[in-house]
Amino acid sequence: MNGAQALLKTLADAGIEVCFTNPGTSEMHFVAALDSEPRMRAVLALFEGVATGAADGYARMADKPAATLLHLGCGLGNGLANLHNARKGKVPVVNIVGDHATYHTQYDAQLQSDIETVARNVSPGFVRTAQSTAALCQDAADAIAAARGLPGQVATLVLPADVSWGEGGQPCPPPAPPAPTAASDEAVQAIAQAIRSGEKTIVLLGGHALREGALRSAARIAAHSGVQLLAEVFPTRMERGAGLPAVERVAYLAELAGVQLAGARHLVLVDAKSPVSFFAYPGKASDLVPAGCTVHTLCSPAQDAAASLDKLAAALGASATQPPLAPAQRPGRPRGPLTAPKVCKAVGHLLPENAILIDEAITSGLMLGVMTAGCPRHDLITLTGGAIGQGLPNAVGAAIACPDRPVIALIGDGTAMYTLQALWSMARENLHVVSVIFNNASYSVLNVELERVGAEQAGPKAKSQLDLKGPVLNFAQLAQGMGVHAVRASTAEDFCQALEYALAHPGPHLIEALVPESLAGPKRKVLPWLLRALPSLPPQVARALKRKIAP
Ligand SMILES: Cc1ncc(C[n+]2csc(CCOP(=O)(O)OP(=O)(O)O)c2C)c(N)n1
Ligand SMILES: [Mg+2]
Repeated sequence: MNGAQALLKTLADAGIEVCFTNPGTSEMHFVAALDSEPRMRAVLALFEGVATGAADGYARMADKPAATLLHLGCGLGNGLANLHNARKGKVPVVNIVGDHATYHTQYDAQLQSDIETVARNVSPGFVRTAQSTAALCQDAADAIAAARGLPGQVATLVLPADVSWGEGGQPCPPPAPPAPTAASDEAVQAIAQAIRSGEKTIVLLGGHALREGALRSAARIAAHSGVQLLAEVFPTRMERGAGLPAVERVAYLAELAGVQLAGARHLVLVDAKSPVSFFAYPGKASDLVPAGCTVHTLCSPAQDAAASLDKLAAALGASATQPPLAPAQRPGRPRGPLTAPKVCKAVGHLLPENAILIDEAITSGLMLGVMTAGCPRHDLITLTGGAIGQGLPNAVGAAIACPDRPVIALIGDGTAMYTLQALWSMARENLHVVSVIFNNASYSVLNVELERVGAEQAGPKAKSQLDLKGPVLNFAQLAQGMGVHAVRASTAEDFCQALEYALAHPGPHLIEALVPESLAGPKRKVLPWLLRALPSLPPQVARALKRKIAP
């Protein structure tokens, strides 16, 4: 066996069955070896950001990593934003980056660059350049162990061409899966005591605590002890819908998050990070924990969230409590001229059982949460690292991980353009993905931010950096050019019909929703003013306003 063949066998033996590739000359032996390993599916992406985002989406849904195959430092650089999103979401990825032959690097050839330096940013816990064919598979096993250890991470294995083509590859047995522990007795007791004090307590659920088992335990605790549950702002994967506990997410806008967290005396972190503002704003706090609130950690991302919550429930005597569950209910069928909230309503009206919902709709998705809360149970995937261009690639990976589940990806028009090539992979692999693109011809959220930061002097040059009006994009045509069935909709009736058709016909579809900006005109003008006023309003009024702005 050569190195590449042994590497592929090692990956497949460890259950890694999909490789998202964008290869070059230095990866040709890996590419050639693909046919030697029938258990490995190879999926070509036409941009590295699609390959890395697909690996991310795959792992979120398969609960195990995929591999990537990228071309040297430049290919890795192209894939970096979505590896960043995976890192923030603690998603396992075995990130394989081809390199020049070891003896070739000294010549500083055209594609020579410092791959490890590029990689370290997104895979700080594991970057290794394989040095020999004989040792390659041990390196791979170590990378696999690092990637799927808890917390999950991006592990980068740099694969020099001569290590790949060299003879004498020795496959390695798969590393043992991680065995996470539950919260310590001390942590459980201290938190149980804080909860029993009766002081206002918020339990913040993140990571694996947003999966069914953990959600049910957390809901039992909430129903029994009166604590409030919140979910982190951008979940990696959240199970929700009818029959599951409904958990409100921390708001994206710091001022609104401030309303949600106001008055808390204890904040209990369950596989979650203490909340901070997404961006800094002049004169505003970055840390969202209210003054006088003690932060407790029930369990870290390296521990077992469900088992930790079970332990806390037992300590509180809540193990047998029946928590309230989201009732089955759907919004009605929307009618009339299409708007972003009506698209969300249509999705709520039609969402099929067991769907995977990907939300990268930015301002157009504000109503998605309420409109789908009582839909049949589904998984929600969100933009964990804030680097846009995640959603369409995630859809590719999610659909490959779960071929029997429909995937619906809701994406802003600006966002869609970062990694639009994902459509081609959907067509080539014939994936059942419905991509909904909100064409509002704007980087709308940035117009909101422009008002929020108080940059009133913004002139036409500034504003033209945030609008997409000339030329207006035609996503239906772009999709058709990549082999994806696509339609445009400008009424709610047309949109519903298109969604029904897409859901009933397996394979990729794109629906371009022609919508006005959700936050425009007077709404955009008053928003910063309202946000500023929130802290001085009575809590009930502030909460009502919060629900109105971002339900
Ligand atoms: C990689 C990356 N580049 C740039 C940005 C900054 N950014 C945040 S939102 C956004 C525009 C989003 O526009 P669109 O998808 O059309 O959504 P809308 O705001 O119109 O709802 C940009 C450019 C980012 N978050 N990530
Ligand atoms: Mg837009």
